[in-house]
Amino acid sequence: NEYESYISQLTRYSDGTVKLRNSNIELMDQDILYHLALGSESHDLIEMFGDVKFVCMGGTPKRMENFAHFIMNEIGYKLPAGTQLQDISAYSYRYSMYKVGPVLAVSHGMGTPSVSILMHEMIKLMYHSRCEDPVFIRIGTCGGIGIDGGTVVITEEAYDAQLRPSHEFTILGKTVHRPAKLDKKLARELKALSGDEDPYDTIIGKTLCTNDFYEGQGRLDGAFCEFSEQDKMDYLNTLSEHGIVNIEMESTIFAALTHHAGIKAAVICVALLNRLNGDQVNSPKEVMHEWQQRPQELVSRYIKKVLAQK
Ligand code: R2B
Ligand code: URA
Repeated sequence: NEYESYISQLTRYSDGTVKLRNSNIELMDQDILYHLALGSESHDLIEMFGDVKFVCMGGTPKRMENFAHFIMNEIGYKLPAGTQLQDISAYSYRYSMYKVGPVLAVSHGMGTPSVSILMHEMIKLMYHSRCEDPVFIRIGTCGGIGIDGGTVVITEEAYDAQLRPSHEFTILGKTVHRPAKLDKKLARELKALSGDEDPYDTIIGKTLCTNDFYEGQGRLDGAFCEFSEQDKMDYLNTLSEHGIVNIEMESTIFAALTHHAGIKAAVICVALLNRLNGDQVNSPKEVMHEWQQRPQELVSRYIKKVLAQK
């Protein structure tokens, strides 16, 4: 449609490389990606990252390191002899980043501010590196609404805590909304890669994004709680009536900034619990570890499929 082709013109050169919607950047002598411990003059970003096709992000450094090792094995990527997988952003002491051929695995921390900072720098990294048509995928965890722990959710649309399908920014003191749109086709493509043989469900549904884990997600077990259990259940049931199947803390910012940049993106989270049954995350560690492999498995199938088409 017209809007999409307008966005595409704004955000893409004809060869598919990422165009920045900020003319200030090209006028600068150098651009320091401070929180990644990288810079456009200090590093040869084209050489380091020019071949990146898949940017996979998740909350914790450890999970993303595990994912990097996992995907290396899955795509049969060999590191240069005598080298080991290294955290490229180690000296930022903020985020971790691992590169496995065309795949980047990056930790994004918890919540909107952390993801927002990372997204600005990752989008600029794509631009400086002249990456062609990169796809961004968030691999996360969430609370389910009416779904069992271990269920994988592919986000169809992300909603803020007031059930608006956008992310609210405050820029120069003014409120700005940007649509929290994800690529519906990519979501369906991912769903199609979930197998009937998988011993768990993979579903597509709407995701609620909040600014807190406790009061912000209607939990009774925070340091404070000034609503009743009935209020909580009414809220969760309202969400469910709106088609919301899970709650997490990054989907709207992730969707809004990728969409604003014209970057194809998806959010895949595994539910750690069913919030209709409780608030505490209390499944055994080993069980939760296995659950967290599930979105990774799906992303791996997708990456292998795309690479096989090349
Ligand atoms: C899911 O898990 C984290 C909170 O425990 C948060 O980053 C999220 O979205
Ligand atoms: N992450 C969240 O944001 N909420 C949950 O309930 C579980 C994981």
